[in-house]
Amino acid sequence: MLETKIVPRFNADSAYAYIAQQVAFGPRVPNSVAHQRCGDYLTGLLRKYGALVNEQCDVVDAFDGTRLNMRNIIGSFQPEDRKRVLLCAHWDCRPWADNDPDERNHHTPVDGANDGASGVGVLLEVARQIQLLQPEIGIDIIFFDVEDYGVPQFMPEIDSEGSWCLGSQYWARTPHVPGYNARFGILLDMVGGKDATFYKEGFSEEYASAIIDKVWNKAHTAGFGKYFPKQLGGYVTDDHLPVNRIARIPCIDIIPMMVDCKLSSFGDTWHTINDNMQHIDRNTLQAVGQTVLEVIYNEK
Ligand code: AHN
Ligand code: ZN
Repeated sequence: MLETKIVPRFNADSAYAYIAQQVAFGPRVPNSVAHQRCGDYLTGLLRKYGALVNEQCDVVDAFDGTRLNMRNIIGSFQPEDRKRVLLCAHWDCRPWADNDPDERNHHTPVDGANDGASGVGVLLEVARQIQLLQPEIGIDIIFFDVEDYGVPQFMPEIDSEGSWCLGSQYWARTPHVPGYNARFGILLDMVGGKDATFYKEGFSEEYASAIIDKVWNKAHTAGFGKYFPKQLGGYVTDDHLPVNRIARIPCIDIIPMMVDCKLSSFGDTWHTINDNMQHIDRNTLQAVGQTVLEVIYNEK
């Protein structure tokens, strides 16, 4: 017999507030005070919601030799449970708005309301819901650092391969628990833009097609089909790649692919100074957050 599971209702206002609080620290660029303060805020909230928090602090080298103080933040719920699902997002900000139409902004850091803070805000609301009602599986929430320090567009002579996703590369080589495993992972990246469309990302379909189907089916049943077209989109280098290729955990990326945007297929605010709170839409947060809850509360 098919069981009906109780799935909590995702509160998009709560997620929105978590995004606004991150943005209020200022751009969370590695080595900045805002980065340090926001990291403390994130660990504090995960602990408040009952997670066992692990931090991975180390120095990693950027493409240009800059030494970056990396801080991956991992919150584990029911850490003794062997049945686990991994939820992740990056929390750092890009130091350069190098896709801005105005060249004078290319060296300005982004607010990262969507690019970074949105995924983290959704997962903080998931953490709050987990404290109110535990799912039947253990959950690990990972906030990856140093995702967005990839080679800027104004340095086209440098090979950008490998310059992105330094925090997730580090975690995948050295997980917070030796031999760590999970059934699957879900990465959230830029999940707060207005009218976002989350096509099926290419690597996710290659490495984790069953998870793509599970998530897209839940989104449609929950009434969010217009955000989740059941069609293949492009391939994106993102934090799910080290999780799939190095940690060997099937992991999908929920990331927008916008057909009509002029400045970027990720949306017109991507890596511009307009990636701010004004362009965060609660309806998109609701669609993604509720879909994640539908998935994790139906695992047993
Ligand atoms: C590349 O542009 C190669 N990947 C996009 C990954 C990313 C940047 N996600 C957020 N910011
Ligand atoms: Zn970015």
